[in-house]
Amino acid sequence: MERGGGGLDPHLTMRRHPRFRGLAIASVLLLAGTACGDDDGDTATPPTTSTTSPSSSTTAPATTAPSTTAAPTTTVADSTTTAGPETTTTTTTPSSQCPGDGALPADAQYATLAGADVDGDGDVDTLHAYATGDPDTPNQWWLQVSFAGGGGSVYAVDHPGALLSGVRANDGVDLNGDGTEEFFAKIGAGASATIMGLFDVIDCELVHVTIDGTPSELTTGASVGSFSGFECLDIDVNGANDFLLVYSGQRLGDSNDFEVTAIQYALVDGELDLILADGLGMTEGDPGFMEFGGEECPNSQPG
Ligand SMILES: [Ca+2]
Ligand SMILES: [Ca+2]
Ligand SMILES: [Ca+2]
Repeated sequence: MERGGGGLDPHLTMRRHPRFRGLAIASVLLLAGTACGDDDGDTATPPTTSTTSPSSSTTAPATTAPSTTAAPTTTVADSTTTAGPETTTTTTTPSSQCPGDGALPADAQYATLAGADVDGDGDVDTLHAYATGDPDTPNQWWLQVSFAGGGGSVYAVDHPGALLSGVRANDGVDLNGDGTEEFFAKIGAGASATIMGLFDVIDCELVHVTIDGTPSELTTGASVGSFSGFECLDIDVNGANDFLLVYSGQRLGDSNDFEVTAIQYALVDGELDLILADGLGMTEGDPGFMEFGGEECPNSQPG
C-alpha cells in the first residue's frame, strides 16, 4: 500500500496535514526550464508531405485529405490516384505513418475506448484496452493505440492486478508540455486504491513509462489511515504541465497529522526522472516547501 510509484524514500518525508499548501522553490523553476522541453518545442514535426508517392504522380499531391469536394478548375487529377497505403514502408518515419496494425484482434473481449493525440499531429488517436483468452477468465490484457494516420502498437499489460480488476485506458493528457499526449490506464486495484500506469508513445511504439527502470505503478486512493495520489504541476503557470507529483501519506497514531512523502518527476523519453523529493526537514512556509494538494491531472483517475 505504500508504493506510490517506485521507491518512495522514507528519509525524504515530513509531517503535514492533508490539505497541503506551500510554495514552489525557485530552483524548481530552473529545473523546469531544463527538464521540460518548454512550451512549444515541438520535437515531433509531422512532415505532412508524403514522400513516397505510389507510382504515377510525380508532383507531390499535397495531402490525402479527401474532404474538399468542389475542386474548382484544377485539372491535376490525371490517372486514378488511388492512395494505396500498403506500399513500400521503408524506414520508421516519425509520425505521419506508423507501422503495425491498428485493428483489434478478432478475439478481443471487454474492449474499451479512449482517445489521445499521442503523436501530437492534431488528430486524436484511438486507445483500446481489451483482454484475450477464455471469456470467463481472460488470461491477458492489452493496451493498444491505433494511430489516426494509420498503423498501431500493442502493449501487453503484465501487472498481476490486471487479471482481477481489468485494464482501462483513460483519455490523454500532456504531462510534460511537449505537445504530445500521454495517458494513464488502470492496471490494477485493491480494496481502497487503484493502480494506474502511465503510458507513452515513442517512435510509434506504445511503452509503459518507467520509474527507475520499473514500469510505473501510481497508486491513487485513500483509507482511514493513509492516502496516495498524484497530480500535474504547471510550475510556471503557462498552461503546460511540467512535472508529475506523486505523494502518499500515513496517519500518525490517532492524530490528524500525516507523514507525507512527495516526489516530483519529469517525463523524459518514456521515463519519469526524479526532480525533487519533498521534505528535507522543511516545514510549511519555508521557501523550498513543495506545493501540492492542488489539481489532479486531467484524465488521471480510474473511471
Ligand atoms: Ca495523433
Ligand atoms: Ca507530452
Ligand atoms: Ca508549465
